[in-house]
Amino acid sequence: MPIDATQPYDDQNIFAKILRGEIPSKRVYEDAYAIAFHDINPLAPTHLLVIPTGAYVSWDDFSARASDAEIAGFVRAVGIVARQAGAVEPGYRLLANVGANGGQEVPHLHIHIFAGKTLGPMLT
Ligand code: IU
Repeated sequence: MPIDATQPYDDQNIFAKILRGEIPSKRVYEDAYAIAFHDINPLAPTHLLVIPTGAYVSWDDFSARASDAEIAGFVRAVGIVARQAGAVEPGYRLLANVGANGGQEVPHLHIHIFAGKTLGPMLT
């Protein structure tokens, strides 16, 4: 079910539990600002999710409330994860779904990294 991106942060959401290590994930990266793990339902040969360590519902919430250090740290982490995955050449796609129209299902900001094949046109 797509979420309401303006809802208050729910610390029982599945990615909050993955972040705290209460639910297992195939984690590939972590630092002070972000963790990254394999999506359980990969839509490309490489499909990773990068999430901030802070409690933010969506890109909208994060871009409005996060500190400059959190934003910089998170953006850097996304780049590191993509490079670490060997995705820079021949390239990859970043995606952040926001709210109901964006098709966001998990109410903790996540950036999808898709790589490992030639990706089709953007979804409409
Ligand atoms: P969305 O942007 O909120 O629509 O994407 C949620 C993603 O989280 C989706 O690709 C799921 O396969 C993925 N996911 C996951 O990796 N682990 C989980 O336990 C759950 C969803 I629930």
